[in-house]
Amino acid sequence: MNQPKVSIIMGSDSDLPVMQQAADILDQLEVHYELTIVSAHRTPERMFDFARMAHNRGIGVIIAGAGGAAHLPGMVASLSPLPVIGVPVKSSNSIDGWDSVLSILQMPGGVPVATVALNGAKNAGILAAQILGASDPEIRNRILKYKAALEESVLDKVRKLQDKQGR
Ligand code: RP5
Repeated sequence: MNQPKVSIIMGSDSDLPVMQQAADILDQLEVHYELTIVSAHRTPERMFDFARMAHNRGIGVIIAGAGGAAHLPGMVASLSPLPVIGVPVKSSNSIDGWDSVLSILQMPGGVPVATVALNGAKNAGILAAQILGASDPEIRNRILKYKAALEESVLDKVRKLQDKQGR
C-alpha cells in the first residue's frame, strides 16, 4: 500500500469541490495523500486525535481547508508538529470569503499556518509537494518538470498571440 505523505482535511463535505483541486495536483505530481473530513467545531475530539497522531502515521504535511469561522487549520497547527497549509474556502456561511481568509491568516506568533489564496487549494497541493521535495529528490524533479511545463504553456500563448498579430 502506498503510504500517504500529505493529509488533506476539510471542515465539511461542502468544501470538497475546492479541496479536490489539492488532491488533483498531488495526483499529477504523484504524491500520495489521504483526504477526509475533520471539523474543528462539529468533531473537536476527532480533530484532537487527528492533529496529535498525524506525524506518527508518516504524514509530512497537512493541508486544512475551511470556510466561515475557519478554525480548523489554526487549531490543527496548535496541536501538530507538522507544517500546516491553510486553505480559506468561500463557503455558504462565508461573508465574501474574508472571514475564512482572516481566520486562517491572522495566527498568533508561535503557531504558523501557511495560508494560500481564497479557494487556493491547487497551490496548497503544490506547496505541500514542494515541502516534501526539499528532502525527496524524486518529488523535487517532478516539481521542476511542472515548472518547466508552466513556462512552456505561457511561451506557447506568447507565440500564438504573435502569430495572430502577423509577427
Ligand atoms: C465550515 O463551515 C466548513 O469548513 C464549511 O466551509 C462551512 C459550512 O459547512 P456546511 O454547513 O456546508 O457543512 O466549518
